[in-house]
Amino acid sequence: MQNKNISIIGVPSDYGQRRRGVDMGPSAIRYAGVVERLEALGYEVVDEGDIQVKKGNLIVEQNNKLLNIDDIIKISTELGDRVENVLNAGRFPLVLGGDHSIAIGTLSGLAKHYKNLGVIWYDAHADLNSPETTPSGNIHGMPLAVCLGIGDDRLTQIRDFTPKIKPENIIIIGARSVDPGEKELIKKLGIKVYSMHEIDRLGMTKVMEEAISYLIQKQVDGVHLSLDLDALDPLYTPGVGTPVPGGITYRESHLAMEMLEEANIITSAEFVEVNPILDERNKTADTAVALMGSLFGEKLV
Ligand code: Z70
Ligand code: MN
Ligand code: MN
Ligand code: MN
Repeated sequence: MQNKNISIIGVPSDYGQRRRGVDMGPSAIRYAGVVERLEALGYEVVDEGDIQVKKGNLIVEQNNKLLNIDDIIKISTELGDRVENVLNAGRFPLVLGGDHSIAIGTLSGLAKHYKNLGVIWYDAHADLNSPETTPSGNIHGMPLAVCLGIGDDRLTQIRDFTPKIKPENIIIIGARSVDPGEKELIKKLGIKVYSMHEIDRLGMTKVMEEAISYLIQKQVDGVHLSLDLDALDPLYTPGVGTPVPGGITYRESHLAMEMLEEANIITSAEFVEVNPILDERNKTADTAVALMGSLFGEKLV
């Protein structure tokens, strides 16, 4: 990574879904040694701590199509401000979740700075639902759609501009649980997806080579990595709210991170959906930190 100055922002939010505990993700990732790991690689790391998330405010009612929207707006807006400040200080934003709804906030900060931002969405899911298509009402299934300007105005207009990203600048990697409405949107907008099928057929090396040259071809001015730990097989990351079998392996994920590092294109990252309550001895947070090691240039020999 060219930028040697990293600012860590924790976002202890579990408002985007219904399984409690993912609000402890930032703590679990810190406990797994994120700061020490990156410092050992020669980075100057500032842990800015967590943004304030009010606890005990949860709505869990069944028929709500935008669960906890008010809290999510508040958290996203604050996170967006914080991420923009980090960029304006010339630093690399590393955001720790929290469930994936926090990406709405991260992107709302990044997109003020980068006018042609690329996004790599490493996830078992497409997170392209809207109130019309959501099977759950959980906003962590919507952040990518929201950033494209699709969904409730209160979400798409966070920090007073929309859309945050262009459909042709997005690459989804690892998808294997995609809802019917999401599939339609992928077709309609022509979003580039490397599902588990393509990863199996092409191999991770080819997938990452293609993904990297695709984004370079789009002349992006920055690339954000939004990494949902459920992209990996639950064997390696059991501590996630929505484990889906048949996922990306530990080794393939390291390879993907190493190739992103070699290509030197990543300008921000977030690691989300670590739920220590569902985990096995902090395995998922350990995996997250190990992947950060590769993303930031750790070498095997
Ligand atoms: C489903 C929904 C989702 C993450 C699960 C699941 C979405 N498509 N996202 N875990 N990170 O409810 O919208
Ligand atoms: Mn700026
Ligand atoms: Mn996700
Ligand atoms: Mn997911």
